[in-house]
Amino acid sequence: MATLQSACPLDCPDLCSLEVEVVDGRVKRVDGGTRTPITDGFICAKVRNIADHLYGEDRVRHPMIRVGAKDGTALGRFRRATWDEALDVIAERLREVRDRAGGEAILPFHYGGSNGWLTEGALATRFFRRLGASRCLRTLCALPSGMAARSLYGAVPGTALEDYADSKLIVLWGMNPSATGIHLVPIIERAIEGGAKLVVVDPRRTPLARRAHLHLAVRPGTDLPVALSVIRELFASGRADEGFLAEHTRGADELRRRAEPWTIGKAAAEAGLSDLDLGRFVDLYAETSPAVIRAGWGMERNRNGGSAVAAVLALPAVAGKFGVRGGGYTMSNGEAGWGVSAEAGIATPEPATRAVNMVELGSALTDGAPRVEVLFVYNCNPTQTVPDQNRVVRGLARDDLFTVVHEQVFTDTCRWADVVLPATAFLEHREIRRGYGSMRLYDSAAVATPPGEARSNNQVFGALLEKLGLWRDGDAMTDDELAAAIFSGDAGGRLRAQLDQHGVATPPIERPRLFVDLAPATPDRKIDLVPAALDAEARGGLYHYEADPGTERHPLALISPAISQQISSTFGQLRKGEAAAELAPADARARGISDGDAIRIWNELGEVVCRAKLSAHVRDGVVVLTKGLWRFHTRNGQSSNALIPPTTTDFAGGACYNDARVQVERHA
Ligand SMILES: Nc1nc2c(c(=O)[nH]1)N[C@H]1C(S)=C(S)[C@@H](COP(=O)(O)OP(=O)(O)OC[C@H]3O[C@@H](n4cnc5c(=O)[nH]c(N)nc54)[C@H](O)[C@@H]3O)O[C@H]1N2
Ligand SMILES: Nc1nc2c(c(=O)[nH]1)N[C@H]1C(S)=C(S)[C@@H](COP(=O)(O)OP(=O)(O)OC[C@H]3O[C@@H](n4cnc5c(=O)[nH]c(N)nc54)[C@H](O)[C@@H]3O)O[C@H]1N2
Ligand code: SF4
Ligand SMILES: [Mo]
Repeated sequence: MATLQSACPLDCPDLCSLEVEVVDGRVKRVDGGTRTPITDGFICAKVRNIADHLYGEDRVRHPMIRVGAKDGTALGRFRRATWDEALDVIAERLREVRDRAGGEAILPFHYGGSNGWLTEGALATRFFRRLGASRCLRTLCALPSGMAARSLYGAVPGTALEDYADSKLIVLWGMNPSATGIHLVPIIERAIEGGAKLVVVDPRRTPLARRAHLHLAVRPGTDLPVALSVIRELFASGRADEGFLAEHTRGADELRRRAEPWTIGKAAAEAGLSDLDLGRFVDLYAETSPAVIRAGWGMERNRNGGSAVAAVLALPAVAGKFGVRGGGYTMSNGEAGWGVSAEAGIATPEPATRAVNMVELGSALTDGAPRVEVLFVYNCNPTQTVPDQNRVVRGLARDDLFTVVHEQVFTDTCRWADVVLPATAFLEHREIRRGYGSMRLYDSAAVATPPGEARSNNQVFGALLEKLGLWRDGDAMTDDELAAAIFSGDAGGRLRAQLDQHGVATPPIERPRLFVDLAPATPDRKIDLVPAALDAEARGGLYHYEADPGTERHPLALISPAISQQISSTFGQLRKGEAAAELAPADARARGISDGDAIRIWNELGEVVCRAKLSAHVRDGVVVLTKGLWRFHTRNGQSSNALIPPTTTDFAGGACYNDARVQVERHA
């Protein structure tokens, strides 16, 4: 038995350091390490139990080629193949399609939230660029919020999560760390014990909302007017930090002008809050320091999402909350000044080929031009994670579409594949990843032997680069060579030395305070409160509010937040049992629905049949059906994405997962 060091690259802000007990190449036990301070020796149950995922019955162990009809049924439709045969079939099809129809008839489909720089954006990216394939715009998550943060502040990290210990006011805005970043919870609890106040802005009474001093249960999609009303009130009551605004920001007058229509009364009415509560929030925020806003991703996933995040991130500038430890904001901390990136290993520029927004996969497959003839899915589970599920499935069911899925477990997307390839999981391959909450970077060696014949992304795409003659002299091909390319250069050299010495790398500034340790990374070093490029791109202009899309037929807002047992759809195969949709008791009563009843949730795009759970933690007008469900979790095989429109956020083309409007009834 050996205890080996690793780090968790799953799509979670915490990037835990791990200690892994391995016997004969098999993972026996995983627990938290101490190299990442906020891990503090504990990890979530998902990763403690990862052996169930690695060695479970759903693991894909061998390449498989379709022999039966493409009807969405499971394993019986495939036969086992060798790697050689499977890769030859794929290479042959790619070559034929590229030569006949052009590279853009090939669409790589990958998200890679749970992957680092060796398994996302390495040889696969080089391969598809050289092939001249269509480009996949990775819009499923964090693009609008990232663009908002970068436009206002430049590429700088936010407040370190460790520094929340010093905060006297913590605002969780559209974020539920009890499920999605558990290591922030004890830090918040300790801050509360030390006298800090907690405010939660969320349509649901999340576990931390139950402990909060103030819970603003906004209607989904109304964060923009709420944040603008706070800005307006700060100015109107003389509590805006005019000195800070004059010295360190641009656009304050224009922001004030755009916030002007949103009185507390008007915003509260739009968001379904009381004037009193919203007013209390303004007072708390204005009067408390250090105050920090932990902005989550729940608020970006609607028609107003980009502007909402921008307005929320403008708050600490207007109220003058920077310059102290425990003040400011945290959105993503991915931009911590690492000075290295995956591009160095790819070594091939992005071509200007057709770009397909991931949100629009359904229409790209069913009526896009040029017609998609080959879909290559890796690091992604589109049937369960992409909006307009029924149209996605109609596209995947096309007999003339050739679909390759490289996967760890037999997902619902695999059911539509022509070739399924077995993929390694983290712990079975080397991975380089930096955190987007915790500001640490790891280069983790493989610690376990992959079961069956699983191969890593770089092994697969390395072989395809060779088979299609796209390999060039001097290319970095192995993980070692790719890692060397990533860490070449001065910044990389510093990180490499830290990794070799301590097994973990830290950014140049460990716990950065904006305006003390670093300045905004905008061209003039000022916070840009109304960035021109964002203003030009945003539908209706930046900070323009689009009203609720609810109708009389479909009045309820469906949201699909994350749950603690899964990461998006990952690990869903292990969560047996039927899903339940949560409803506010008043909405249920009005429809004659009792706890445990079968219900039908529907709109013009689809329907979901599942159990009802009445919950006092859901505000009225809202239905909750968690993200990442698998087909077997509902009675009719559809999940929230069957109800979610393929519409996009006001800028950056992001997915609007929390913008579906639905009706609910008892199911006979
Ligand atoms: N266990 C676990 N951890 C995860 C994930 C997971 O699936 N499971 N996913 C990872 C990924 S990919 C991401 S992006 C992050 C996401 O991390 P979070 O942002 O915390 O996750 P969400 O659950 O999407 O949304 C957070 C909250 O926003 C609320 N919300 C929904 N609509 C609105 C709205 O319009 N306004 C406001 N103010 N709140 C709203 C939801 O009720 C929810 O409680 O977590 C990561 N960590
Ligand atoms: N309804 C609804 N849907 C949502 C959301 C929502 O809020 N509501 N949130 C969205 C969010 S925040 C996100 S980030 C997306 C995520 O969307 P996806 O990326 O599609 O979701 P995951 O479940 O993470 O799927 C990743 C898949 O890649 C596989 N994989 C992991 N590592 C590797 C590897 O090294 N190689 C290969 N070949 N495969 C690998 C995993 O086994 C897993 O099946 O989902 C989105 N979907
Ligand atoms: S999923 Fe998050 S909490 Fe769980 S081990 Fe990974 S980084 Fe830590
Ligand atoms: Mo995400």
